Amino acid sequence: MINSKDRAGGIVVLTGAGISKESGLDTFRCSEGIWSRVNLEDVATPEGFRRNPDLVHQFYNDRRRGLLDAAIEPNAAHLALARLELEWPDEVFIVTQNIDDLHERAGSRSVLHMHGELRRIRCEACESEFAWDADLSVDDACPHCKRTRFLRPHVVWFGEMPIGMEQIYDALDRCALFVSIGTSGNVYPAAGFVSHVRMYTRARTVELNLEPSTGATLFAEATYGPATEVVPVFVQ
Ligand code: BJW
Repeated sequence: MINSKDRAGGIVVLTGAGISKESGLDTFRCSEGIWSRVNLEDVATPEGFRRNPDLVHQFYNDRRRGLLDAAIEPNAAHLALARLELEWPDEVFIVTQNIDDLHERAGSRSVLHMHGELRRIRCEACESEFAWDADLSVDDACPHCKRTRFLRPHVVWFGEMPIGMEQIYDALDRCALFVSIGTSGNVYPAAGFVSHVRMYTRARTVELNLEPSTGATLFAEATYGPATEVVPVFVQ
């Protein structure tokens, strides 16, 4: 449970694919997860995009259409975090590895998408960024510089620098509570946040996940179960 001491300095909540699983979106590394169906080197690296942009566009177009399906909604875990922010505005900072927008749809405002956003694209030629809900193809022209073949999903692939790292480490350095929700702890730098917090702060560190993550022993506290059950109980 969160207590009033946790507010001093702020609360950083790291979320991963597990928080959106019960909304109907797939995780990556579970037995029937995304990486069991596609080769990550093909669809989630800059080299894969250069080799076969059509395949990468198809992968993200399918996921974008899936996210925009009317059946996909924020779940009780997203809603609980939004309520927490309403109760303690300015204290709650969600750093999500997810490219979905379910935190925003739940009402959270202080959200940083460190691995990008599915409903945005950017141009590698002029670096402009755009909201984009349609399918994307190599033939689409950049709305700003009008060049074709330079538009790409606004996501962070392996080998690329995640977004907002300075802001994230600044928040981690000041926080009084670090909560990690629904992430397997396999992908850096996010997987290293708990060690960073332990090394540089006296913050409480809490893992909420379906099962122990790769870095589970690094957390001082943990509760295991579906996010829709454990998150509302933790933040109430
Ligand atoms: C539930 C649940 C329920 C299920 N309720 N829970 C060697 C050592 C160290 C690092 C490296 C290394 N070699 C290369 C690296 C760096 C590399 C990396 O980490 N590789 C590892 C695989 C080893 N990282 C990078 O390249 C990153 N960039 C980088 O490091 O830049 C340099 C840098 C240096 C210094 C400082 C800063 C930066 C970029 C990583 C980009 C990741 N991109 C992806 C895909 C793009 C977006 C997309 O298509 O969606 O992001 S990969 C994929 O994994 C996606 C996710 O955001 C990310 C994390 O996955 P997540 O969220 O943890 O999902 P799962 O499926 O793994 O886990 C789900 C969890 O939920 C499980 O635990 C379940 O149990 C649980 N769960 N149902 C609660 N109902």
